[in-house]
Amino acid sequence: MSYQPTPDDKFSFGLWTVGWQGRDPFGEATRPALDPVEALQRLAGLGAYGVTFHDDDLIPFGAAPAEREAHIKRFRQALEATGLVVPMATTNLFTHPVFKDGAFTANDRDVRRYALRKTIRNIDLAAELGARTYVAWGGREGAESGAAKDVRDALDRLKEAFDVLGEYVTEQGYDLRFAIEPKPNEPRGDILLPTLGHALAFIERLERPHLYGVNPEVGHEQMAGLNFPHGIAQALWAGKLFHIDLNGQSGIKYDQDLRFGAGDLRAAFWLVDLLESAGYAGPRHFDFKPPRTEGADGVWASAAGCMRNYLILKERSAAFRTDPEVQAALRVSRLDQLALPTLDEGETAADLLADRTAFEDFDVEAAADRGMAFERLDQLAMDHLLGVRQVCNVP
Ligand SMILES: [Mn+2]
Repeated sequence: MSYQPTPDDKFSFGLWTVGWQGRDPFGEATRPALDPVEALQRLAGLGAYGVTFHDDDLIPFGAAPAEREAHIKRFRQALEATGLVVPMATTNLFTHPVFKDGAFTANDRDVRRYALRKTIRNIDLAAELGARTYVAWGGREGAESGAAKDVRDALDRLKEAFDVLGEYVTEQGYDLRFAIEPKPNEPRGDILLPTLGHALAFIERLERPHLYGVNPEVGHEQMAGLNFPHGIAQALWAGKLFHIDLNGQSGIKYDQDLRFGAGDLRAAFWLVDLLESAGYAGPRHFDFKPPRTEGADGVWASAAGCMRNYLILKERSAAFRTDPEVQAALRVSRLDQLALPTLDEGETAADLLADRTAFEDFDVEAAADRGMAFERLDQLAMDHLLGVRQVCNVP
C-alpha cells in the first residue's frame, strides 16, 4: 500500500493550519504569510479533498465590501481550478481585541450583537460555498477569575446565540448544521463547554437540538486528560459526531496541535479503528500546526504526514479486525456478550427478580475467578499497530 491519499479519503485542512506563521506567546512569526490560493494548490497536489476557513483567514478583518468580494472571487476560482470543496466553515471570534472577554458570552451586550452579525455574515458565505457544517469554537467564552463571569447567565446567552443562529439557517433554508467544539482552557483560563460531555448536554437544552452536534478535537480532550476515542464513541452513540478535528497531543499541557499520529499514537490507532468501523462518513479534518521550527517545505511535509499516518492506521486497524486470532481473542474477552441485551426480549424487572440463576443460585466466586484476557487482546493490537504481524489479508 502506498498511503497516497485521494479525494475519496475525504481529508480536509483548515486554511489556518498550513497557513500558521508560527507566532506563539513567546515568539514572532517564523514563516511568511501563505496565500490561500497557494494553500489550495498545494493541498490538492497532496491529495486532500477539502479546505475549511475562518472568515478572517480568507478576508482580512475589517476589509471593505469590494475588497471582500475580490478575495471571495479569487478563492472560488482556486476552488474550481483545484477541485477542492468547502465542507465546513467557522468564525474567528477570538483574535481581535474586541473579543477579549468572549463573543456570544461577552459581558458587553454590544459585543455579543456584533459577534452574531459577524457569524451570520460568514454563515451566508459558507452556505454559498456549499459547506454543510458550521463549526463554533468559543475560545474566548470563559474567564480567569470567579466573579468575572456568571456562568449560568453566560450559558443563557450562549443558548440564545445558538438558538438565533439555528432560527436563521432554518428561515434561510440552508442545509447547514452546527458543530460545537469543546476545549477546556487556552486562550481563556477556563472555557465554557470544556469537554465533549459538557457540549452534548448543552445541545439538548437548545430549541432545535437536531441542528447541533460536536466537532471534537483530539488535543482538546487530551488536554483534560480524557480518553478521546471514548468521547468520540459517545458522540457517535448520540448521533452527534458532525465533524472532527484530527491532530496530536502529548498529555496534559498546552494545546500542541501536532500533526495527526504524533503524540498519543495508541489513542490515534483506536480513534481510526473506531471511525472506520463505525462508518463515520464525514470529513477527516486536520486541525494541526506545523511546528514553528519548520520552513515552507516542512509545512507540506507535516500536512502530508497527517494524511499518511491516518492511512497507515486505517490499514493497521483493518488488519487487526480481520485477523482470525484477534477475532478469537475478542470472543475470549466476551465482546460478543457485551453486544447482547442484559435482559431477554420482553423480560421485565419482575421476571429478573424471579430468575434464581441471576442471583440466589448465581456462582459469584466462579464468575469472579474468570479472567478477561484483555492483555493478550491488547498485545495483538500492539503487534498490529507496530506492524509486526504479517498474517492477515490487508485490504
Ligand atoms: Mn488545538
